[in-house]
Amino acid sequence: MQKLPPISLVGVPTDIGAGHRGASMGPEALRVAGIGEALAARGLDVVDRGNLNGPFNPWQPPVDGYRHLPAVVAWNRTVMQAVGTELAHGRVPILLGGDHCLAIGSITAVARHCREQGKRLTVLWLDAHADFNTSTVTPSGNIHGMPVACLCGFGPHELTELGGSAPTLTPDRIRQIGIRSVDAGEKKLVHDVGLDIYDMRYIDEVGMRRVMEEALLNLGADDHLHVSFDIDFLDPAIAPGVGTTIPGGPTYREAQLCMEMIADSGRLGSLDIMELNPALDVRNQTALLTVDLVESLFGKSTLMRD
Ligand code: 6HN
Ligand code: MN
Ligand code: MN
Ligand code: MN
Repeated sequence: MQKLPPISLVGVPTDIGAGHRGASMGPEALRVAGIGEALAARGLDVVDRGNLNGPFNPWQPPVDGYRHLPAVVAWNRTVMQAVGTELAHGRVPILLGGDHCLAIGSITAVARHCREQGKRLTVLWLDAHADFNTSTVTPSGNIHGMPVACLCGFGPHELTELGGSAPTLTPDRIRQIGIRSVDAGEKKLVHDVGLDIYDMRYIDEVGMRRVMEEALLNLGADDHLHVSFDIDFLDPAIAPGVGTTIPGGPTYREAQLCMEMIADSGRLGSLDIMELNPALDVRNQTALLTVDLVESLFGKSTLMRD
């Protein structure tokens, strides 16, 4: 078992990139569900940095295919700064979202850190969606449906070049798991760039164990693993508190196994917890489930046969 470095919780209270209001309350719901205490109880050094600040959500229609682009840029700059600072101090940042557009700033900071340290970055994208829309193919204009495309260099230059030059990532560094809702134009883009997708059909057919073995294959000793966890990855029967529920997601045990196998890899270096929407949750159950899964991600195991 690796000795985990210290952890910093960073709250990002905004729903600026989403199609429903409420993910702005995600950070507090995760705190109320005890995320800090749960990690500290695992013997980890945990500091809660509080919340970042940024523009209010003006709730406007899209302009040229993007909703709230200037505000999305402002929030992502702040996120990139904060995540970069934590990594530079040798800490594992856990971003408490917030909607998934914020992964642009988070992963841009992680990619820069990896370049500086000469480490290879692998991103595990746990989501019902591929988040690979562009302004011309998006059905909504919501930028939380675009972060993976932006990170790969497809998007407005303010976001694709957030860290300097584009692209931040090449598609071969990303593995998507749990995918079951991809828009028509988005599907074409994803195929064109050759994104590595473990969709629900594949999970059904070969099981979560083999999916995770494949997704984590070839991780080197020096690799940095970033997990971007969109809560709508989970089946809505167990996780109703998200804006874009898609039926047919991983069950409780499949999700636990996914987290446990990531923990076993010993490579987790940074984490986004995105899209939790307390306005749509039931008695904070989705936040409590998320904390339960994050404990597994940081090594809590029910394994008796080892
Ligand atoms: N998320 N594909 C849809 C869109 O509007 O682009 C939904 C995106 C959801 C994004 O959950 O992070
Ligand atoms: Mn999603
Ligand atoms: Mn997402
Ligand atoms: Mn590192």
